[in-house]
Amino acid sequence: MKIDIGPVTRLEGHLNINTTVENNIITDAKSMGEMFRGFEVFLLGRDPLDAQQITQRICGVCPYAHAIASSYAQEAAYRLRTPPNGRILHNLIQGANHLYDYLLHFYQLSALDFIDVTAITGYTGKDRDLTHLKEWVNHALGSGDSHPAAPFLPRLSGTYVTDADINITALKHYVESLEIQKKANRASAIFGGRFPHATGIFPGGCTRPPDIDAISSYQALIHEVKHFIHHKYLPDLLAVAGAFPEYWHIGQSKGGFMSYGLLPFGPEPDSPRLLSPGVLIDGKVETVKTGAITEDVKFAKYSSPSGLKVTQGRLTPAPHKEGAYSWVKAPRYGGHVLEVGPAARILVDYLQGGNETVKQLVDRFAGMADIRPEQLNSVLGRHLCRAVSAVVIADFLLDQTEQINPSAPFIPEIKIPEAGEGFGLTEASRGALLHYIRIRNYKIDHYECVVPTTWNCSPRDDTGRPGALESALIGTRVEDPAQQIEANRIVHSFDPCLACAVH
Ligand code: NFE
Repeated sequence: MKIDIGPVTRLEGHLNINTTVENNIITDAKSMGEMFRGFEVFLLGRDPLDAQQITQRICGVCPYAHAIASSYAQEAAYRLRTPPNGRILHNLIQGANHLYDYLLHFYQLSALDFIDVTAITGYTGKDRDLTHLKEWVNHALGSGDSHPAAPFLPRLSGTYVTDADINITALKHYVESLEIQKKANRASAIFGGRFPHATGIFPGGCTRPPDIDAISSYQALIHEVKHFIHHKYLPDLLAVAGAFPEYWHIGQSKGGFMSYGLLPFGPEPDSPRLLSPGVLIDGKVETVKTGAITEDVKFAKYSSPSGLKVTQGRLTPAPHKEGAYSWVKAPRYGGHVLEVGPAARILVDYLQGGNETVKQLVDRFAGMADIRPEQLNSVLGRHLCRAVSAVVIADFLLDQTEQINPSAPFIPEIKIPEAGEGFGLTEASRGALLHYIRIRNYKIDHYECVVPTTWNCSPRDDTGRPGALESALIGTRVEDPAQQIEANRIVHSFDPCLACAVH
């Protein structure tokens, strides 16, 4: 039986998932990106310094990650010497955006897969937010309208958390988290400019001086976000995990993992990062080699050649190409299928003995769940790894604010060369993000983005192997083949952004 479960909601962009279900088991899955965009085409011929502005428009959720990847790529192409303050400001902007994004993903995009929003109808307290929510849901349940109370209802059939306290507490935090997300974005905006598309980010630094007022405002906001992470986000996540322990084993991808490493300690291109980079294939972590990345298009809607390296990338749309089922390309690493994102980021760091707090948290939570760290590529593992990332990022950002020298330079003089090229590698919230720029005659001659959701939601490659999300869906048992709440939970655990994936 073939069933489309798309358009999948509570994610960014246009994703359809085509499943084949036999005896309640998903025996095949196709991840279909349903939109063409073409940023790499219209960047050609532009001033290179436009790139970190234009590529932010790829996405309204992770724009800063694109600006930072583009800035790193340009720093390499211009051979810029980035001042320490410049790198710190990049980190402060990008890191706060991660915190915003993890909260958005957990509460608004995923929590209601598990939390029973109808539990609010039994609420008898006096909290204003919850009373409002109760009226909203009560009205919706009685209205008979098929889309009565978005974003809360309708919902898929399945089992939800039964404990009223867990449900009500998480719903309260669902509402509160919106204010906290705003604070994280305000923190980024202090140095980068207003969310979502910051005008202040440049190669090597930012346009806003890091004076004492700006630093202390940033610190105050991040302290509030950190408090929410420790006292609300982590406990809510663990409560969900306690109610659905089977999801430590559901939704496991069947390839390797890659992280480019997140948040450099210093200004140099090869500075160690808060979370270390690496590729994990067959149990071994290796150094990332950008030359090993290729993009297949046999099943993607492009007529340009398949299997090209990043430096050769081409993009000729072919909407009616036979056999093609997605606008997302299929990136591979030396031919390997890779999962990127929070689980990859944490696992690659953990297995290299990187961050001490990561090690402690992973050991603690893996012990509680009775899983091996290698099993973090599950629905709950991905959620947990976002929370672990949030904990270490918040501390790192506060520490970085102490490293700023307010009287030192915060942006270098930028001189665009006649010719040059550079890679920019960072971790967006959703995973490994690469930008490549080549400059000829002072203009952009070639620009390529290989984006987290392009890896995770990739279609088959030329040899027919499914992408990470497709492989995570195949083999899953679904109670109700028409609705497939289990598949939706798997998709959401990857936090796909199709706007980014097709760029
Ligand atoms: Ni549009 Fe993005 C992130 C990037 S995902 S959200 O995080 O890059 O592919």
